[in-house]
Amino acid sequence: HNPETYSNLNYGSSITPEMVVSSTELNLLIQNVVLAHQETCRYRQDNLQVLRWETYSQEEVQSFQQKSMDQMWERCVCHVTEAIQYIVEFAKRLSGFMELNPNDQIVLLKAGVMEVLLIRMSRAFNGYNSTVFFEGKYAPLEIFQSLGCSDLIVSMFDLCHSLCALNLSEHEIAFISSMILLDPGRPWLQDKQKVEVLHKKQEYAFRYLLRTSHRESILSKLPQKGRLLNICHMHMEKLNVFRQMYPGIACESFPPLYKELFI
Ligand code: CLR
Repeated sequence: HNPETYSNLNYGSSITPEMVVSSTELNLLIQNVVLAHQETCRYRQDNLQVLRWETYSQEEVQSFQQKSMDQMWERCVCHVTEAIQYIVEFAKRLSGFMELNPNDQIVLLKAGVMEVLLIRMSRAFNGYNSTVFFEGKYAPLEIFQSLGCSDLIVSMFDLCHSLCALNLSEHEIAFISSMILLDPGRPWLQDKQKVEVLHKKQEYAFRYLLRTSHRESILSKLPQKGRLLNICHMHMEKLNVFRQMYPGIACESFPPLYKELFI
């Protein structure tokens, strides 16, 4: 699974001749993915942009740092879950997703939702001062100190930095997200081929989009699969550490969706 990038989109061979997609179908696909993203992204890009320089004061940062670990976890997990709800809604709106068997829908969501959260996080990230939108203002990574997982947070911020450097458009973010979700390489899929067909169509549409906007160069610069996977593993690991520290109590209060996906 290693240093493959989402740019292995590049391998021309992946488009089989019998899969020639008409330009009408291409445009419908682009419309579908872009609309699905727009309708489910919670914060609009222009709103996030306006608030970019509204950062927490030193005192506010400190008051977050003084919160207890379990309190801060509960709070963050709550926000993360809300964001994930929107991503699930995004998946459901992708054409073909709801026609997959329910098992495969869950497999794809479990594996992909956190990766998409990372991509979406880059929209809410200010690369100039390394802050992320959190509870109404932009927060530096120190704000998350009491979670006790600074290595995870640092990796998330680093990834956002690399993503911000690419200046991704909303269309591009929409496609990167949809291709992450419809990844036929996920283990435990029952009907891998069905996902493969969906993925190839998406890939085709994405490349068409990039060609028309002269943005094909971003393909080789997208983060490697391994880098996203690594952060997802870290998240699971930290969650386990936290569960061991607070057996029972703390995790029970996590939202059901979060537990269903990660516990
Ligand atoms: C991601 C993009 C979504 C909106 C959104 C909501 C919650 C945010 C999340 C974004 C980015 C990451 C975030 C999270 C709340 C807590 C979490 C700031 C902006 C930080 C990194 C703490 C991680 C805690 C885990 C260990 C659970 O559209």
